[in-house]
Amino acid sequence: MHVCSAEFLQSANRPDSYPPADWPEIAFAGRSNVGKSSLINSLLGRRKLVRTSRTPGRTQLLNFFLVNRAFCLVDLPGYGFARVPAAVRRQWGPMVRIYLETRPTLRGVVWLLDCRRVPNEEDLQLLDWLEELQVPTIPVITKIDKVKRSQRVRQLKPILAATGLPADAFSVFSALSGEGRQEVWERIEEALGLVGETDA
Ligand SMILES: Nc1nc2c(ncn2[C@@H]2O[C@H](COP(=O)(O)OP(=O)(O)O)[C@@H](O)[C@H]2O)c(=O)[nH]1
Ligand SMILES: [Mg+2]
Repeated sequence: MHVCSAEFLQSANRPDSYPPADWPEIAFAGRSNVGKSSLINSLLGRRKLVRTSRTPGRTQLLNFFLVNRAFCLVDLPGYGFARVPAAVRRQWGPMVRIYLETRPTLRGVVWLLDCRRVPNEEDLQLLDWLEELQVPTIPVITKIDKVKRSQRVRQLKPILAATGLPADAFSVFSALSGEGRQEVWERIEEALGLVGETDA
């Protein structure tokens, strides 16, 4: 994917504040700190377009980005942030669920898991929703640079066991080395229906 332009469109918490449904869309979901913003920044080749700040307040909304004036990427609010007040945490489920249910242009969700964590209840809840709503899902294991190559298979076993997904369902990614970037782009292009229309 050649990224010519990437612009922040707007933040939203409800359908009436989403941008117009004019472009096919891919959303990114996962727990706070899993590396969502880092993945989006790496894909777009923009270091700071999506804030990688750990400050929770900024990340509690859906953030829409328009790429190449052709499709949207959406940074969904992260879950599981211990320092987020309970009232905010309770909003997460409805905010994400309503988005998944109602967004007519949604073509897929990139679902991120940290290579060093066993998926928890919230992770699996999200996977359940994606399966129930039949949203094409692109599972990505992040921060793979934190694990030695020789340890990868062993490290990823608990993730496969918890999710019930086969190893080849996952792409592995590192924002540090860029490993997996191309593969994730290819899966996004396929979900967007852009295969064959863009250069690699
Ligand atoms: N080593 C390593 N650190 C990462 C990677 N991706 C993200 N991080 C770090 O993990 C923290 C959270 O990343 P961020 O992208 O803000 O996560 P988000 O909360 O899911 O958006 C930051 O300190 C990042 O620098 C990665 O692939 N490798
Ligand atoms: Mg973030």
